[in-house]
Amino acid sequence: MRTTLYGSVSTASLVVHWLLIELGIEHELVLLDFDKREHKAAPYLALNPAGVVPTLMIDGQALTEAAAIALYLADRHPEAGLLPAPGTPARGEAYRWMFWCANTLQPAYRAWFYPHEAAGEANVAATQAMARQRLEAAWQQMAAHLQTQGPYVLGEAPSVVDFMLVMLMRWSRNMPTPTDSLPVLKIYAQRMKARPSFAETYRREGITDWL
Ligand SMILES: N[C@@H](CCC(=O)N[C@@H](CS)C(=O)NCC(=O)O)C(=O)O
Repeated sequence: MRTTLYGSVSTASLVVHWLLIELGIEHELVLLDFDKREHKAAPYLALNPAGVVPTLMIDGQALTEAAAIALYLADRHPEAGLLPAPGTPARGEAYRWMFWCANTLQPAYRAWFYPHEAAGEANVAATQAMARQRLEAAWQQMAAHLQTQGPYVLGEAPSVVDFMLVMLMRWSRNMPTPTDSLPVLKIYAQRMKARPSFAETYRREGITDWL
């Protein structure tokens, strides 16, 4: 059965695209045009009622939520070793940090990039100030974690968490304090960016920044 990723260039679909390439999963990439609001049109809303990307069609199932899809792909490919065994303390750490990405970083980025959503146009500046403060505090926390527990989030070996986290680091590249301004994070990202799958994802999406 065909695997199809619905995404948009340089968005939350990037982690799924990157993992599909990393894991060698044959797939079709359908890029939705946000300017034409293809992600808010009925055919796509039938797959993803929130009208956001990504959505992964896999074995006839429409899966949404980037972090959940990433975990599921790692589960389906245990040979890649991107998740520790279920029930182990290391697996608990993997869940901890994936949920931290989804619950702490992603909502703060959402507030930064869509600042009118939280409290209307009149409060855009305050919303962005709050988002920035939350993101900077979170990245400080991650830098301290990597400093003592690294080189990867789960320790010695890369995991699916690192793919998610590096995508989220990338989103800060045009913010007042990009994650690259923290040396430990910059070195960490460079290690993940050296993977051939990263270059291939960039090539297929036509992305050239944050190299
Ligand atoms: N919680 C969702 C969030 C996805 C999300 O917000 N995607 C953004 C792009 S990064 C989007 O589709 N934005 C278009 C819109 O909200 O209209 C996930 O992790 O998949």
